[in-house]
Amino acid sequence: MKPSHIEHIGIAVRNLEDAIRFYEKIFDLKCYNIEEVAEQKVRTAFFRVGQTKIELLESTDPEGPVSKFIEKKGEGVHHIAFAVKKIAEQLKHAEKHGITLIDSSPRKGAEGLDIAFLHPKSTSGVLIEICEDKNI
Ligand code: CMX
Repeated sequence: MKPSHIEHIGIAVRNLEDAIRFYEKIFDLKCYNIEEVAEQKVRTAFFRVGQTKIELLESTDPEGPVSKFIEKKGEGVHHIAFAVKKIAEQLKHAEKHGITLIDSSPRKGAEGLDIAFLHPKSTSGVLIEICEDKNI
């Protein structure tokens, strides 16, 4: 699969409002969207940086993936999302090459994008998300 660009970088934070203030004050970026993704047990905040975005992630549930991540590793970079075309085909391609999929088929993520995650155990320790690139 060949990504067109990094769609976003996900950063796990304990407090969304504090982290938003940091990016707005220090980098003069504007948070353009705050959205709860109930299925993922997170509240997200987005900033545009060129063609890429920063996605801040605050857990809404102690059993959610972001809560467990922060408990284990602390706040920090949580995942990298690549924009790809034909996401369902890309998942099949990854699986054929022995990559463990978290999502065997695409599902809806923040901002209405079709997304899927690859397991960090198969990707040198980085949680990778692929997103359908609607601009191609
Ligand atoms: N990056 C790298 N490694 C990670 C990780 C991450 N973000 N999250 C978990 N891991 C590692 C853990 O450190 C652990 O490694 P060890 O076995 O060496 O200790 C291993 O993966 C298993 O972690 P765990 O805490 O036991 O958690 P689970 O197995 O229950 O879940 C994972 C791990 C990746 C499958 C789960 O977090 C997941 O499904 N993530 C995808 C969904 C997600 O993160 N959603 C939030 C964002 C939503 C959005 O952007 O909209």
